[in-house]
Amino acid sequence: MTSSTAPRTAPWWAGAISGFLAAAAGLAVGTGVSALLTGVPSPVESVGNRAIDYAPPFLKDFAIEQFGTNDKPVLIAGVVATLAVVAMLAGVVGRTRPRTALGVIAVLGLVAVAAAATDRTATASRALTLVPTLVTVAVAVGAMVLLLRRMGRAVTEAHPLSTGFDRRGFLITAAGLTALAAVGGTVSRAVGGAAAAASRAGIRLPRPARPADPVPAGAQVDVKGVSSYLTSNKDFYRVDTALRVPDVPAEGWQLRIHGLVDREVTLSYREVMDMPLVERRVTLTCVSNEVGGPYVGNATWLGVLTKDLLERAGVQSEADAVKSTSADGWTAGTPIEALTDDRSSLLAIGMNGEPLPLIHGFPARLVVPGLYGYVSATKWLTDLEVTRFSDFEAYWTPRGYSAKAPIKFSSRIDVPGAFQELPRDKVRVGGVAWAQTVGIEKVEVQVDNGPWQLADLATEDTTETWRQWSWQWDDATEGSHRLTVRATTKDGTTQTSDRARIRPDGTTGWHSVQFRVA
Ligand SMILES: Nc1nc2c(c(=O)[nH]1)N[C@H]1C(S)=C(S)[C@@H](COP(=O)(O)O)O[C@H]1N2
Ligand SMILES: [Mo]
Repeated sequence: MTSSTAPRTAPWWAGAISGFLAAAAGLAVGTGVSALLTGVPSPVESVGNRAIDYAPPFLKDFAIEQFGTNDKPVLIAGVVATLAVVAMLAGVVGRTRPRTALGVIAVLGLVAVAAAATDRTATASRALTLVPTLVTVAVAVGAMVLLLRRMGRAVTEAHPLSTGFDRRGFLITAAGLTALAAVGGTVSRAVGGAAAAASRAGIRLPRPARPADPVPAGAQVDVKGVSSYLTSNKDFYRVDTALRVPDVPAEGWQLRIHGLVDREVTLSYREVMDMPLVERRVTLTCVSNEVGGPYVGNATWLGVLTKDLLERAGVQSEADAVKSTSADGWTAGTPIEALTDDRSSLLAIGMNGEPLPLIHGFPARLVVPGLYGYVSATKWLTDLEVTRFSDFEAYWTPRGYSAKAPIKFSSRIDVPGAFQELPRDKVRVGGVAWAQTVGIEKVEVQVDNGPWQLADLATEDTTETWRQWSWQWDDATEGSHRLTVRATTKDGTTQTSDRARIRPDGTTGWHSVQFRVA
């Protein structure tokens, strides 16, 4: 028994605060250091990146379905929350077992160091990449030691001279560490990712040598709520594995074309800009798009035909694939025909009249009509290797996705939205349909279990872009109804009602919407 005046064990909240502050100060300083180094991910990003690489496909599908484009912030929040809880528990335990607390912090640190050592997104040297995590561990352990000292120990037979909880000293130390964390946080916010943004701001794109034909009048149907025929950069969907957008200034950027070629070609951004540029409208589609989903967008792209680039390098006859790699190490595998036949496959540097936005691949990316993004649309592109499918696996292949993935043609109802109420005198509906490189021949709609009826097709732009449709229900009846859509391609194939899941090579099925007529 200790008397009431004897030193006592620090309260649990002091332990929790200690663990939290040690982790926060370590991470903030480590993240600040990473922001000052080019091509070095922060410790949390490295852990997140490795988590993405290891995540089983069902988890990735779940994350995309539940959180959509927010899946990355959710992942980061998950990493941070897990760390905070473990660190706080370590602090609580540390009041009586300081060594255990330090051991837990060290193990967390080791996990971060291992993640940084194997982070494929790092473009700096390995040694440099380890610096932020090592700093994080050093600061976190140091902070924990300081706080544990202030918390003291309970007086026991083994520690008869212990001073116990030094409340005043503890609060002062905690305040100091909070300030340190704030400084680290401020530095990371101020300098992170700035180089590419500055580079992009200074670019004036040349006029295309071959501009795209104007969008035909009538490509946009006149039904309020149907997607804009051209998707603005701000509204264009984003899908990628990058927790931090790769910071690639145009000035240092190079594209290397090598492998089964007659001569290697290396291009700078300037050299690409000085080539005769073409402009094409192409509709991109993600394999993760559910039937009726949002991961499809139509933009005007500016760039160089990959056909011309590959011709410069001279493709050898045994090649059947191009492996493209981004600055963050992500890879895609594309059949060589898709990059050399007559379609508008581009090395793109412009999107809707601007340099590529950072999240859409600045300074350069691939755009390939007719193939899902994960097998073709490499953003932050740095390397094209002409090769054979039998000699490599691209990023998503060992994760349960097909090595080859042409876009499955589809159609979507934009209006009515789910459970929308339409006035009885004006039941106008509409949406989009796409069958890149083939073209949409007809779109049909069905109300409840009624007959299929022909929708009006908007004017076709090209077979590489989506096509809008609309339909008016003249003898609409009040009440709740279901509208279903299906498209037929110029090949004469009609969409199947069979539902296929996202994995391994994209969804099928008809889009249906429940709505009301009032
Ligand atoms: N570097 C890199 N490029 C990438 C990806 C990626 O994860 N990393 N994802 C691809 C996928 S799955 C799609 S659907 C398209 C999406 O392009 P967007 O984000 O510009 O719409 O980018 C492709 N390019
Ligand atoms: Mo995708």
